[in-house]
Amino acid sequence: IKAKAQSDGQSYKSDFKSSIIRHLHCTLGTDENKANNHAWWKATCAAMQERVLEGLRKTQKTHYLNDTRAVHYFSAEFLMGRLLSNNLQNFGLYDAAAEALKELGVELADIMEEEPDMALGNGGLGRLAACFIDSLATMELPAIGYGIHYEHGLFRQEIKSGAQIERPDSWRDFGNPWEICRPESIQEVSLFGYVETKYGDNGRIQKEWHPGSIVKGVPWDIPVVGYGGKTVNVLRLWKSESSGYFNWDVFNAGGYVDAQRENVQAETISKVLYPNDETEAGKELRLIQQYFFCSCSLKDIIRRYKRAHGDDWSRFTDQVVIQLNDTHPAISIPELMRILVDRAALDWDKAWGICTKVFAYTNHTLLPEALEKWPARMLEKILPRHLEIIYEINHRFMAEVDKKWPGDTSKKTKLSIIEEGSEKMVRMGHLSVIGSFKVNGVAEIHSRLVKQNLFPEFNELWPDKLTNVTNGITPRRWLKACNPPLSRLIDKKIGENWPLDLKKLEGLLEYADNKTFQKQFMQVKQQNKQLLADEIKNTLNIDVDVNAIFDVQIKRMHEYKRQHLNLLHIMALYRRILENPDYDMHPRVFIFGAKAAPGYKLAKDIIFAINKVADKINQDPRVKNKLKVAFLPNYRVSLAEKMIPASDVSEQISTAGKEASGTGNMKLALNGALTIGTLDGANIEIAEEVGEDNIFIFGLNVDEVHELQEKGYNPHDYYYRDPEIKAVLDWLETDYFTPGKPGALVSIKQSLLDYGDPYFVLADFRAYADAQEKVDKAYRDKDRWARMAIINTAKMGKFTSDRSIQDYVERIWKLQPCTVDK
Ligand code: 26V
Repeated sequence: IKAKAQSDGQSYKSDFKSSIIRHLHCTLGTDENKANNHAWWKATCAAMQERVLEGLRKTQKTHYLNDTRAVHYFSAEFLMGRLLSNNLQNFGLYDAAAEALKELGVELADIMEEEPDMALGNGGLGRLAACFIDSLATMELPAIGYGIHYEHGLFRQEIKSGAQIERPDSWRDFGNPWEICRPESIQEVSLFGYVETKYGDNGRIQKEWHPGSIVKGVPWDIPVVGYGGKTVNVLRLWKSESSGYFNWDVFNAGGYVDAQRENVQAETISKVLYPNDETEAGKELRLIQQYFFCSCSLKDIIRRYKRAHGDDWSRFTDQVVIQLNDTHPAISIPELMRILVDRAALDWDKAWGICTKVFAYTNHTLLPEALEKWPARMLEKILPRHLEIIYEINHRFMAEVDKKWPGDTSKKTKLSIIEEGSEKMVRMGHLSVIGSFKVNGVAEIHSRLVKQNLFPEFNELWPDKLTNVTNGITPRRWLKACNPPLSRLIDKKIGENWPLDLKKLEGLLEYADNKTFQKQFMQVKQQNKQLLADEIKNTLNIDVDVNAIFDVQIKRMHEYKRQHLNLLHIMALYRRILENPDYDMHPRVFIFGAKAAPGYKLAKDIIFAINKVADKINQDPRVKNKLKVAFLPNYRVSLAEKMIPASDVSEQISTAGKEASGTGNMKLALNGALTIGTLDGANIEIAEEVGEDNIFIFGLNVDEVHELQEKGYNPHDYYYRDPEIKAVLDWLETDYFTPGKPGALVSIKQSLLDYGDPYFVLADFRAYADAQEKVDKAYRDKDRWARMAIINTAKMGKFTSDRSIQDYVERIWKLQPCTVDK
């Protein structure tokens, strides 16, 4: 077998080599002597893509011939990152490609750095979608991801004098080797206009929408390669273009200039990803983006269904399930109703019966400011027919509510899709719950809070609708590909099957106390820390010692995630060192990565403060390298892949009840980092898995936060009672960190004192600082730390996204795998 594998490897390698050269010549028009890394990268992708497309063709044919039921994952965001390494790994061609390139005098690792990230998402929600489509393909499940082909993904972050600057992201400027345009599947989408009420021959009222504008949706497909390389599913992203013919009307009526204006508008729709995370802006263009991709995707699904089943709708719900990734695609519900009632002439009840068997909805946040609401007036203008349909859905639903709670108007007010007030608003969460057959939260505690606090009346009405599916991460990207030395070490101990069956990692438990294994495990960590140290040196010119604790907080910048709690603690340590030069602590490097929404003032102030405190500490000789702070700019998937394998400590310190799940917590623990965290989101389930001895839990839990809120929380109590808190907050007001500019950091203090510290930073500070002392102590006991780290890796089996997908399949989607022959 080994000899066969070797000869296969040899032939892969030589095939691959000639394929790369052919593409260098014929696709890129260059040759081996002239090619730079970028050209090599493109040629390698093109060589890979040949196999990928072959897999895609076979998969699509197999799914078609078997007339498979499929899940359609609707998401405004897919945070894919880079694809070359992933596709090579999943095809099992990584080593062959590396060797082929080596023989050509090229380092695979170097050319992989040429690939821009596909950053078509903000954070957790978008990356979850990317992990899920990886798992779906790996598990040989028929699935399509549907989203938007943004021309500019999430902004590139630069740091200038400590402050965040946003620059456009241009991931496609030099072409994207993975995407394929499918002009044969273009769709048209209507917008604006008015609705005409007509009376059909049968006396039935008919509605006709006369749109004011029509745009084209052009599909671009990205192949999604499953691990093992058998199933290759597709991510279909819609790009908006002007629909030529319609603009001729404008041209005739209004002249050339206006016609051009229409053109620009159509193309604006998919221009840029909204960079807000957890704040609803209510912008017209965003609603248009949402409707645009939902309408295109539904029409695409229906086209495919009709090809197999004609006009017979009776099997639609057997073939199609649509998962709504948050409420961003919720407008799909009235859109499908419109297509069924107005276009296919189904009666309402029949259409509604179909809808409510097709859609399922995932909630990703409880933060009130993130719950989408659209002004009814805006819907009326952009989607007049959809607003009517929403009113009709609501009208019928209110009758159902009245049956359950006769005459109870307060129940109706709470449950209604429409929120009455100075401005009528359409609550997309309510629409999603009413239009879906299942609704899930993303971690046990989050799903409990969705039932108890967010949708309690819905839960009373439909006790089986609300459920939980705990999030997960793909171990292919987040261990096998990003941490090769650890993967090899694991392979040697427990075999190579763990990427498909992550519970197998428990096989490492028997080595947790084995001194040799502990040493190997920590050597790998050390090696990864050296690579990150080099990166820190290159980007920030800061020297860090790999013997220090690498303490990492990587996630979007947000008050509820409490990067400022981390910062206050760093300042406290600094102060302790200044007051006592012999202050006893193991050297530590605090490393941050975070983007702030461009309009989120305090989040940007926190970035600024971290950088200013970092400058001061890193240059202060009195600190004697006990403390370093590094803020790595432009946090993104490919940077996460470098930071996570090098982390010792994972900061998961959100206010209890605020972080729905978190997924970075899982990635870090999988790579042997120990969590310091609150009892929030998936931290709770991580703690259950690893055991309380192998995690540093601190702070108020959900009930305690609630109690404190009820009895009245006064942050000043903590400020006056705890001299260290007082000292660090007062320090922010001086010009110590911003020489000549006193008060430059004062907004943080103000938010914590004058504005009531809405996320209980001061209430948790002391518990956090104490937990950090325990971290320090634990790290000094090398054997103990190694043991804890190994146990963390070993116990992460639950958090593979394969398990999440299996949960979705069993509880919601009812899908069957479909084997594709290689
Ligand atoms: C909201 C909005 C509002 C309008 C502008 C664009 C935009 C983009 C995203 C969002 C909501 C983001 C919600 C989100 O990302 N939630 C995160 O989901 C993760 C996956 O379930 C979960 O692990 C995180 O805890 C949760 O914060």
